[in-house]
Amino acid sequence: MPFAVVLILLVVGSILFHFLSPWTFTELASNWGMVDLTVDITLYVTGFVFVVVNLFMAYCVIRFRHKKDARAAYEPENKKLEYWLTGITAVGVALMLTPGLFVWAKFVDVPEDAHVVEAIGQQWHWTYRYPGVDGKLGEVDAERISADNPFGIDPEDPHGQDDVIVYNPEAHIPVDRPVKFLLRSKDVLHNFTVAQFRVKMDLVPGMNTFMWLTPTVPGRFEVLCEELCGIGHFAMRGAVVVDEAADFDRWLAQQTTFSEQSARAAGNATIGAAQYAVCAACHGSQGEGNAALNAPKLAGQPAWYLKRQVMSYKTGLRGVGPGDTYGQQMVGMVATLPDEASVDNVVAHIQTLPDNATVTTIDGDIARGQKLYTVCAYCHGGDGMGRQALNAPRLSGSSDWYLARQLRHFKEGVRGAHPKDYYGYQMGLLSQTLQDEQAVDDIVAYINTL
Ligand code: HEC
Ligand code: HEC
Ligand SMILES: [Cu+2]
Repeated sequence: MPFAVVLILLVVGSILFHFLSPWTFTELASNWGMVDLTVDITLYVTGFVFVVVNLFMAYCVIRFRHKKDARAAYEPENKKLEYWLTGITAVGVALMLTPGLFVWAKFVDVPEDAHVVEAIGQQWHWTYRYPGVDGKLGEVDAERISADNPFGIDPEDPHGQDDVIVYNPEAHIPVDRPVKFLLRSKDVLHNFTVAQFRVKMDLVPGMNTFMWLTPTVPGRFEVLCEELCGIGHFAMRGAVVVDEAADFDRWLAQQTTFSEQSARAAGNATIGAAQYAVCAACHGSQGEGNAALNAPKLAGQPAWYLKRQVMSYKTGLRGVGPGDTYGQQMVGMVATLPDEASVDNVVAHIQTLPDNATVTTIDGDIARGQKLYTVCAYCHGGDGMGRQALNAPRLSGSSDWYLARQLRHFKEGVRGAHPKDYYGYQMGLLSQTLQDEQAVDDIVAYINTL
């Protein structure tokens, strides 16, 4: 009897949960209402079977419960019942599968007028490429991928010169226009998903996959990687911003083309030296850092990272978290660098500064720190030298008090708080692997030994 009650409660509870729970579909923002319908049909068919089977079981438990002297009748065959059950099951299965065939037929039939956006997945972020005015994407080759040509575009191919490259996890698309996402992975399997669009697709290394949709609602939608094995896919966040046509055109015009990027002048260290005078007041004339002023060592940190941080301060992505008083100081300081070229110059100057050893200020359990560091090594490298392809800066040889403070700030959401600070946000998710205060000191003590 208690078992029957549990079954009935299970059914009633599941139905209540379905209607009352706050976990429902996100609002649909594309043409793919068909997908929702298909999911609903499947849910109703399986839900109906779930309710009927469980209630029938409860009924049997009550109706045929143990009674003294009662004997069960043996009835192994019942043709009529079997016809019924086979028929009903066939109808149920067909109801679940047929709509999917129609959806798939539409999914593989990309509208002629769809414009193309290439989304590229790599450990652990997204980047995008748009065809330029010629409407064609240039040839790419994995062998050409390098720090200066992260998309592997063929410099000889004229179609590639005007390709618009977005080295950043945020894409824009215009509303109400069909878009075909071409999907390419640089390393492992990824999966490009925007929940509100309902369609998603795997990125397979060595293959080009695609999906299409027509966005119907302007707004900013989060991109997830739904390939969940491996250490970092969950932290591969990005966004697709659906714009009105005019806003989209304006945004696209502001982006860099491949030829513009190739032609960009390298930073000038001599000009940068003059600009660095301001920075030296806090970071030291050799970029060695100054603990009393809370300013970290900059010497030895790679140019791409320094530049991204300075640009993040300039564009309001860093130094804006709740209570980030140290970051706020930097926000004021980067105002002395008026444009991107001046940032390149000052960064070029920092590259010329000697990478002197820092003073150790933090003690901790090095053995425990080493164990904790295994996760970090995936992105920052086993030697802590950082890995540009993964956007992860150098940690070894840095001011240790600064590393510890950054880790605490990541954990508390002081750094990585801005919704567009994708790399800070990613590190914020990873900092949660350090579960207590002591772990921060232990891991920094280990980094000091690298
Ligand atoms: C008033 C003192 C001060 C001045 C002047 C200053 N900074 Fe900073 N800087 C800081 C502080 C404090 C931090 C640490 C922020 C934090 O803890 O989040 C910092 C952080 C940075 C970082 C981030 C380092 C990292 O590893 O993430 C960079 C890059 C940087 N500064 C570059 C510069 C440059 C370039 C200039 C000159 C234009 C400059 N700073 C001028 C105080 C200063
Ligand atoms: C999935 C890749 C990934 C993993 C794993 C990872 N990090 Fe990071 N980490 C990053 C990225 C990306 C940044 C740069 C954030 C930014 O641009 O603001 C970063 C930044 C940092 C910084 C700031 C450095 C500076 O100069 O400001 C510290 C400290 C840090 N990570 C420590 C760690 C530690 C310790 C671990 C292991 C618990 C770890 N990271 C694991 C990707 C990762
Ligand atoms: Cu992924």
